[in-house]
Amino acid sequence: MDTTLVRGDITEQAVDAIVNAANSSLMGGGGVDGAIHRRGGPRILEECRALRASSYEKGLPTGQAVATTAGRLPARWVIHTVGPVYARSDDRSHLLASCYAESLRVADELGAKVVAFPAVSAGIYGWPLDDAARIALTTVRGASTSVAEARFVLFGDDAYAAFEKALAGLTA
Ligand code: AR6
Repeated sequence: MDTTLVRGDITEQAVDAIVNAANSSLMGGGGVDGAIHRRGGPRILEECRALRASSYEKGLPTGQAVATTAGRLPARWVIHTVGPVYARSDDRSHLLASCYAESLRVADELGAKVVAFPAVSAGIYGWPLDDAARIALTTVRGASTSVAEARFVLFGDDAYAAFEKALAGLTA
């Protein structure tokens, strides 16, 4: 699998699937979640509502992933995953790793070959960027998947630099 890094806005990616850093409610929010729903239009929220009513009455648990179509976005699907809130006193790394592993598993179910990821949990949920980047890249690189390209779409220079450094650390 190719792991690529780009600087930019994930809502502009013409890929098979983009991953959303959602929350358990699946009802939208700020950050990348807000941008996806704003640009993707109401169809995505309608599908999230249907998922809540059918399979996820209590919400999507942290570390899991589920797909909807992508509305007006240039991608085909949105894979919603719920990252853990960072807590210094409690190691939730396995939940963050699970977001990437589960998103790839859903991508495989969809037959998605190119998948764009944001830095899950590294915004409003407060995960330190360097650590978030290491967990993201290690998990994606170690996954057994038919996805051909995992593209990390980093919003801002700090996020891009953190992923560049983590990727160099893995390939060194
Ligand atoms: N494209 C790519 N990356 C982005 C974009 C974008 N358009 N917008 C923000 N980022 P965050 P979280 C980056 O806060 O920490 C929401 O309210 C951002 O700079 O979106 O998992 C949800 O509903 C950061 O590096 O997600 C949840 O309640 C990364 O994406 C909560 O925030 C993730 O930041 C989830 O928090």
